[in-house]
Amino acid sequence: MSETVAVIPGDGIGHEVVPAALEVLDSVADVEFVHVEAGDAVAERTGDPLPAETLEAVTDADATLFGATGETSADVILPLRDAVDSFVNVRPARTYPGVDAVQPETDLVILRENTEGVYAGIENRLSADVSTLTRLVTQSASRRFAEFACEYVESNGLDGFTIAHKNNVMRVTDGLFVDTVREVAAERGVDADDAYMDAMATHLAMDPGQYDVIVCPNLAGDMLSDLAAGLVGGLGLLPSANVGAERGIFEPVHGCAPDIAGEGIANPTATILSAAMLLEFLGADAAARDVRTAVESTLADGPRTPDLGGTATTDEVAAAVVDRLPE
Ligand code: GGG
Repeated sequence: MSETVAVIPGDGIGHEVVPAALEVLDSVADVEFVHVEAGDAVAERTGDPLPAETLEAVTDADATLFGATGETSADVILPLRDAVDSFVNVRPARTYPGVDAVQPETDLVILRENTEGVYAGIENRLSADVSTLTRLVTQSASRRFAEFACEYVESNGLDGFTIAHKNNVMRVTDGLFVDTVREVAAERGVDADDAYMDAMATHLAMDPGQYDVIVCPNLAGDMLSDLAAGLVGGLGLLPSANVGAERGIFEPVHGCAPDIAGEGIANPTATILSAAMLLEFLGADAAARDVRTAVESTLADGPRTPDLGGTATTDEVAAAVVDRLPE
């Protein structure tokens, strides 16, 4: 394998967890890294949070490893996802032996529509008093997303998925989303259950074992995945993949955590697991498996960062994962 991977640490702890994940990636795969910048710090320096050379590196690369953004999220991660046409964000949440979890039976995947909804960026300040936000839902994007969800369920040997929505309030937009996803599921013979997203938040907190795959609009996916992170031990454990037809951007679900940035104690697990998803996307399934096994072993009896009750640094956790990779 000699693919090109664009690397964007972003801001805050992105500068700690991304180098940690690169150490692991470098140990299992022969990839060429192209290091570029985006986010608050580069915006402060140059006035542009997403320089043209970064965008070019991402669209030229086979895949991108991304860290985290802060204030400039809307100007960085949304256009980056758009640049690689990543129409779905895959966010798995599961528990690990040895890690305290609020809900130990959690083992689910959130598939988040990644291009529309309230994250489409259509906001206006109409007057000193009035601001508006347009929620965009199209049948074409919902259909493409639903086809991915059906393929995901089929290729993982699952029966179906649960659609999270609020079509009793957002009748037109979530009405179109739910009707389209249901239509595609029926065409494909995939079971499609559904639940109001607010009620689902309660079901998730109390009985997450009832869900395997949750299919949802953009904002709901962002919020429900943070909730799922809380069930399994925290945001330091949740990876994600922004998947497009040809390219992908792989990033931890967490943000730039300014409260601990610079201390070297951020949990690199989510970013290392995102790197495993990147490897899988590039077809390096065995390397991805090795990384996951090494992460699980480290979580079971290796060093831990303070968010998991330990005293280890980011680099110590990364080194332990590298040590547990096969020779
Ligand atoms: N690595 C994820 C990250 O930077 N999160 C910050 C954030 O605001 N994300 C919004 C999103 O995932 O749509």
